[in-house]
Amino acid sequence: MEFWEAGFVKGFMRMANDGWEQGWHERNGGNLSYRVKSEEVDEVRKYLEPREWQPIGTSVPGLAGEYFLVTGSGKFFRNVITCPAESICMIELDDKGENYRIVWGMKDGGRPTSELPSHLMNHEVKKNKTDGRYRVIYHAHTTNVIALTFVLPLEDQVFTRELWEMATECPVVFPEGIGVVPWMVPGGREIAVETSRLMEKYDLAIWAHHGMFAAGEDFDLTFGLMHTAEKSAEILVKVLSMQQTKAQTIQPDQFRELAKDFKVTLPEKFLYEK
Ligand code: 2HA
Ligand code: ZN
Repeated sequence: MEFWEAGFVKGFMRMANDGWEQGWHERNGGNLSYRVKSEEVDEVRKYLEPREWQPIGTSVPGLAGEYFLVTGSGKFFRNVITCPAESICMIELDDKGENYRIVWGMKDGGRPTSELPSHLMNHEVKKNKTDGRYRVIYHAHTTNVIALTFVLPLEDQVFTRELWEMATECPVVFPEGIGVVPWMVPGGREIAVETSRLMEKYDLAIWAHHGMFAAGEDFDLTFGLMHTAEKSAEILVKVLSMQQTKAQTIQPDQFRELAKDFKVTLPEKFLYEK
């Protein structure tokens, strides 16, 4: 068996390739991380060769000692499936959650994703909030959501309501809503702090004029969440391209009916009268 034949590595590579095929990962755009289960670390332990410790650039004590599979900085999603050893890596965090070291991958040199602080701070929030169930953080350059950040007010309420309206499944798939981070310089701790603050409330966060972050339990659910929100945004872009106002749409009381039947709680702050 090779390292990339382990089930969790195959799942990671398939998701990266699915995102590439959606058109969300031009050049080196986007990044993906997975918090590896301890039994999965054991499965690949014989391949691990620890390198030098490096600073993460933020502190994530809640993730001390954990292992992550992550895409590489400057690496292309397009190449993950053909060249995993050059495009992705597994990292281990130290016992303070302040440093990481590569234990597998980045064969030709390089570092984990430039968005490592955002990924790890989001993982820390989600691990805490879900008793460790959530394991995947995904950043993609989703075309239609990005387009909407140029025309809609950059408010959680507006993006949540608009995306809910464009596809009936949306309020069921992300009932907590979706958050919006105004434009900020990517790659640093500041945008990581803002994003992880939103991850306290939501599983989806939009980065204005840049892309989206999604969090979830596994590859299917996290990819599905990104896909559902982006598809809804595509419908809205099409509608707004045909005419400026909707002739009809789903109304607040209809959302309340839906919530009852599908047994989800839809916060009233998103069901405002327009
Ligand atoms: O290049 O998407 O946000 C990776 C990115 C940075
Ligand atoms: Zn990006």
